[in-house]
Amino acid sequence: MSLISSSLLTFYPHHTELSSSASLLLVSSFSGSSKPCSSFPLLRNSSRQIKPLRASSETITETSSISVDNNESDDSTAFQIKARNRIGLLQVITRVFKVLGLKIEKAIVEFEGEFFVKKFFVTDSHGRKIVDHGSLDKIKNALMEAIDDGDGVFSVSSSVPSRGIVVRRAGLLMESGERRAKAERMFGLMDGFLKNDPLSLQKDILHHVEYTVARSRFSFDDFEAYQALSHSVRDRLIERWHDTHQYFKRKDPKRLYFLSLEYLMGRSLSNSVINLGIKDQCADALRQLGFEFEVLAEQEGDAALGNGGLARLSACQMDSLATLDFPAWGYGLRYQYGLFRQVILDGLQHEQPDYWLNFGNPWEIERVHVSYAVKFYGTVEEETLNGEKYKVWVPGEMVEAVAYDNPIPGYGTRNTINLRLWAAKPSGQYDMGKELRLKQQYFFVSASLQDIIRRFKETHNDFDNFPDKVALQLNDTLPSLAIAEVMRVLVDEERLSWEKAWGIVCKLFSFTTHTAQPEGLEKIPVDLIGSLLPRHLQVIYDINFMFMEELKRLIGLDYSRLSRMSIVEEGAVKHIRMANLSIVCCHTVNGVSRVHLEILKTRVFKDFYDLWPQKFQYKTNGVTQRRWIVVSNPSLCALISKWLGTEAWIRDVDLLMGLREYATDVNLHQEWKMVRRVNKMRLAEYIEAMSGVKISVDAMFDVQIKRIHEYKRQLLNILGIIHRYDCIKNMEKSDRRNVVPRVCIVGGKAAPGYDIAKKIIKLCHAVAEKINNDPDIGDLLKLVFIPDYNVSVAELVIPGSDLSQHISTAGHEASGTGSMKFLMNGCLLLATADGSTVEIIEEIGEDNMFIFGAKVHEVSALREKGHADKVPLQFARVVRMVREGYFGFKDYFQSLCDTVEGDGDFFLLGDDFTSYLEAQAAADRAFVDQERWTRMSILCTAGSGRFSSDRTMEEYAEKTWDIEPCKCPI
Ligand code: NBG
Repeated sequence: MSLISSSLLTFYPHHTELSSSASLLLVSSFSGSSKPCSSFPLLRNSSRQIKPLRASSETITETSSISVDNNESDDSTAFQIKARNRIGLLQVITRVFKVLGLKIEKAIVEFEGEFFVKKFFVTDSHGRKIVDHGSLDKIKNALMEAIDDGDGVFSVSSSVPSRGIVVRRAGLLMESGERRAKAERMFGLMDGFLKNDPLSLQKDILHHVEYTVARSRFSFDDFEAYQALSHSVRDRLIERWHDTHQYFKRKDPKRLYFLSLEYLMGRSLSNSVINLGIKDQCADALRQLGFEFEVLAEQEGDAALGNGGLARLSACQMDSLATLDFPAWGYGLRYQYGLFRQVILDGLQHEQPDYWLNFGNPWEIERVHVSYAVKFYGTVEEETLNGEKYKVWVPGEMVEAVAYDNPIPGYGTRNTINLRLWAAKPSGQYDMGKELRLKQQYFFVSASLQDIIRRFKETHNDFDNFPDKVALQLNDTLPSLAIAEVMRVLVDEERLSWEKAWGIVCKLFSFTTHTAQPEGLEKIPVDLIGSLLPRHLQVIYDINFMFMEELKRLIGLDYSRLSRMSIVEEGAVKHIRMANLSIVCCHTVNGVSRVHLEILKTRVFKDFYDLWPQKFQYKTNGVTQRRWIVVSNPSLCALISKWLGTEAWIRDVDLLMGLREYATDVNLHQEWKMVRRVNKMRLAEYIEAMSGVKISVDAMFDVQIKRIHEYKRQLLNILGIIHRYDCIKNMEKSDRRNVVPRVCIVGGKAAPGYDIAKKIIKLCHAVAEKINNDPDIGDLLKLVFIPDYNVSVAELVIPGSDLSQHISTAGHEASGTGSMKFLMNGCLLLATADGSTVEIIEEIGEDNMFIFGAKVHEVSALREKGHADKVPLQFARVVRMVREGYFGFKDYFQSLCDTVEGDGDFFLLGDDFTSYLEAQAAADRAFVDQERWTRMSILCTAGSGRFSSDRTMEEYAEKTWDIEPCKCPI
């Protein structure tokens, strides 16, 4: 794996053990069951329009009930509990049974809207039914106390479950009489949507201040106001999310399940209110209460459940899937700690844990009743049933996965989809955070597939239909154990023949790779899989055997090629090649840009491409304009809408092209420059507050923010800055007047074990120290490192940038998505023709960008030639300045210099240095002519439509997943 993706996420130190409830059969009907109570919320929705609004709350308790039945099961007592749902209720109930020394043999939990109907089959400590009336009463009383959350009255029915309102089946609602009247009363109590006028919002906010945050409405601070506002927004998200899922359930379209181990969601508040269309109302409501929306939005921490490009792309794609009304679900992991926080001390990166959940997370809903046991270790045994032999995995350990749901609202639609993240249920036996990446992967895969298969089986009983109803997308190879898991479940548990299961699996999965380097491909030691997942290893071996036999038939006994293509890599330590497994089993393999696909076809997966060319496609990445313009650059958003005369571009981004017509309009220029200047001022204030460095907004803000990696060549940038500094120092004073002032801004995290990347950060600080304190230089050049780069920092920096750098060695960046965000915001690009930049050039035109450096097809020849003899003098000079200690830390920087000198210069910094400086000089010249610069800036935004994740998702839907929009009616 590359250093970036292998930087083991410090996430996830969950304490878990196989608790007694791990063996429970927990059934949720929230998301699409045809099980009993399906008509419950539908009725509520349809009656919403006509019924009067909310009644008082005291009758609500009439809906709770406990009943006991000893006839339902031969060997256990059934307790049926119906109550209003609340977080942790299920845990409370199971705890009561446990404390009373009772054992839950089975539990069926159904959930609709705000109500639970739970049936627990319980035995006493001797494993027998509970028949004694006194004991039964005691249990009921204890349950009653635990469940009663303060509403006051609580009705307990006698031993037949007909008392209380026990609505479990659609048919029951059709019955006349008392039961129906009560059901209708419940619907009547909540038959309208929450209102979004400022007064209603204010009431809701204060309600949450008092009852959720538990503060007095006369005394709460910004953070508490943020919490109360978020809960008010969440209530509105939940309404739409219920309706969306009910609608999906009713329509039963083919669904996409997006399986990704990483999501960089950033903050949710602003994005949610914008997508819900209630930002202005919220701002008005808050103003009257004495709060500023922007200030409250700043209270939120980032949800950083991932590393870099892949993870942020997943978040953008979720936004597009919701907005485009696709019936999609995201699955991921709810890591206990997010990506480390980067703290810089003396220019050195230190990693601190990101306790992102410490202050609560209002954007998630804990689904205690959606939980699955995940198995690990153990042995595989053989069983014979009806003369047929079956493999049975006898696990050595089980961990319980609990769902946390995160509603993802679409923009301009009612559709709100779900991102379901799994957490290990805590209990003190061991720490999932210290567990292997493989264990995390399987935990994720197993829980997600149990959930997906359970949902499918609620409405279908034939797996032949599975690929017609389900598309499984693997976001890189990290979730690719899902392939072996589906085979295992279909063959061992569902008892399908291997051939039939294989036929299904081949139609289910698609896979996207996010790396351009063969070294970046994931491999897992066979011994490790064999120990943690013994049955999966057998399945993988069987798949490989089958594949190898077929391959021999197709290509003959070309052993070298056979061994390259094998899923199993032989050697001192045997490995499973997860990419090979994915290619063999997926119907489609996607690259993330056109150049990336070329690299896959000709280098990384050449053998496979030659065999199955039809499997290989590309879908150029995109980013969501909702987050990257509407949320992060509201003034540009307003300006665009004003000039286009519509806000429709927020959903239909190609409309941005309409700006081309005004690219030379002096009035637009005026307004465009004003917006950009205000954004630069905002960024300058942030930089001063964070680093103490004062910067001039007249200078060109030149930005490189992304993960620190040698191939991304932050070092090239810093060496270029040293060169600029050196030139200014050696210039006649009178000539300095002609220098275009620059503020160079660098930000990004280095993987904790990536030494060279950390040295690059240190060098950036050392150079900044020298330049920023040199009185000769003044405002002509400043260098600032922005620490702890994350989504929120990007939202601030990108709108305030004039120039941004995307300067990877050609052939190394699979796509790159940062460039697209800058482009949308009218920031010019200084870039190599790598990844998606090649397609950006086609849209924007090379004249409106600063392109330099070797092209993809030139790189290998340059490497072969070697470079020792032809390094440009300017390059040798700046490297020497570092080597000789001009910026201090002489010894520390030697190994860094070695990476770019002599034959060490794998990433071709020396080769590209001259053209890099030329591109920088061209940028200076363009900046001096502000009219030209502004025209280029407008054309960048105008041409950015193709790089929206809306387009990417539409392409995937049509060409890979075969899914259609399923729009929930308003
Ligand atoms: C990154 C690539 C980028 C690409 C994103 C999204 C990972 C592992 N890979 O070039 O380096 O833009 O994925 O596809 O984050």
